[in-house]
Amino acid sequence: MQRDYRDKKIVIIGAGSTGCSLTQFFCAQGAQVTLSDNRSADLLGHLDGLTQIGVTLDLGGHTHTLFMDADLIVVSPGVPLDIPVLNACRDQGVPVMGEIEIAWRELVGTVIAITGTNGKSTVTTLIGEMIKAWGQKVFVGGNLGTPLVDAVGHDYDYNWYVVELSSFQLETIKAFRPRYAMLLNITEDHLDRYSDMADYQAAKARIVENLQEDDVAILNADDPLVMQAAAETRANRVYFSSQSTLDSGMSLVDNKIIWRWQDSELLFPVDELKLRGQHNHENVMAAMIPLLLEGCPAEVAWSAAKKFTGLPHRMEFLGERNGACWYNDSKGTNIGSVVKSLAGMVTPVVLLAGGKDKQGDLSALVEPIKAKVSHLILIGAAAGRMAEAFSGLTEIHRAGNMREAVELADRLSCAGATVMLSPGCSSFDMYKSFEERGQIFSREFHVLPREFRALTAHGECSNGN
Ligand code: UMA
Ligand code: ADP
Repeated sequence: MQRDYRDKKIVIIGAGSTGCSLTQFFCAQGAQVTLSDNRSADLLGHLDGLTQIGVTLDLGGHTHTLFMDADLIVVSPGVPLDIPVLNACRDQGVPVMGEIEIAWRELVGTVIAITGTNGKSTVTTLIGEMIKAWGQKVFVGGNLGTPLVDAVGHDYDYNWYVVELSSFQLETIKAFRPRYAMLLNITEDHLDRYSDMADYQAAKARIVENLQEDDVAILNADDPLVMQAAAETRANRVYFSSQSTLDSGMSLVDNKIIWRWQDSELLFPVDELKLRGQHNHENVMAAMIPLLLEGCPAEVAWSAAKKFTGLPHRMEFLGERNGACWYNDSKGTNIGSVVKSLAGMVTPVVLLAGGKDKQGDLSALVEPIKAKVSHLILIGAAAGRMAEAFSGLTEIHRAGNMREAVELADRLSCAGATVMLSPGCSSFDMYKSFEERGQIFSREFHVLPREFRALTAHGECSNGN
């Protein structure tokens, strides 16, 4: 399925990790590459060297003439498809594609694609661990961090590609057809990019769009939006559920995962897992399905699941201080994920939230905050809207930066409490990424001064509830 890009004029839009990987890919193919970004050179700062290998840089904006003259435009996922220069390209018939489609056309091997509002990275990484434990060569990446195009053009010759896909990446697929397509859940997210939930759901649904009868759609039977999104798929459907016992598929019943397939039944006790919380048990169920269908011995897959301790920035335990347990859940970037994270927490919870506002409905957090949160400390651009939405439910505080937020949390938390950063927002108003936000939270926790420790140790437990 490889394409000949030799001497083709390719404009790549976005000089982040996707754009830089695409640049390398197309240069290696002998194309004439232009890398365009609306940020200026001094803000980007890592592009020296590209001009020496013949790449044209178009920085501080997108030059229309360069785009109109191109054979192909390739967009990074964070670039909205309706910006003026892309609209003009479509009007002029200049083809516009995304990185996933470009990469997928080159891959030989079995592709497992994972999407959903929450749990993607956990499931993607876990599937990768299971395949490695099975002794096979696997690429693990996509929205998780390593662009899929990095898997192409090297000598590794993978048997498997496990690819996390965001709705942004799915927007630009054309023929993309994985062997396994997974839809974990659909709850509100990214409403700053989509006009409404239906628009967001439609982007997620594209993961099953090109599947054929011999492909497999792995679906969350408990999620009505997932079921609706996959209603028309031609693929075989395999379900997982934590709410009911399925005759066929994966179910969570009485602390056991039950796999029923054809005439066999296997049981896996979830107490053996290090991953905690029902949502993580759903993640494990989903991850096991392609492995078992492909003939991986159940004990190999389960043993990898048992060893898996989770990813940094997802309910990552940082330590205990004055009897309060601190967690970094910086990847809790939408309201649904904060609800799940709070569900598993010991009360009272001091919750640090806020960040770049995705304009979502905050009401799903009202009951959990009432029930569990003693103090809500808000940072970032969404702080005002959150303060208004949660007014009267708990004690609300504002902090100007992470240090202030952490010091405040330390003063307000008592022995037996949980302190958790689970922002419910993306990080881009104050940080480069959720990783940077989580690292700064962790650093501020670890450098908390001794005086605060003494103050809290002798002070009253301040509990707003
Ligand atoms: N840009 C323009 N013009 C525009 C808009 C943006 O030039 O109109 C430029 C920006 O100035 C910036 C560049 O585009 O320099 C950034 O491109 P990008 O946002 O696509 O970022 P990448 O570094 O390529 O990272 C992307 C994903 N980012 C987004 O989808 C926002 C990464 O997911 C992913 O890991 C990476 O590709 C590899 O596949 C991050 C993410 O936040 C983790 N994803 C969202 C999420 O998980 O919720 C979807
Ligand atoms: P994603 O890659 O989709 O953002 P992650 O695996 O990184 O998902 O998890 C991010 C956050 O989402 C976690 O901290 C947790 O609070 C929540 N989460 C994880 N799995 C699920 C799930 N299956 N359902 C709902 N929320 C989840």
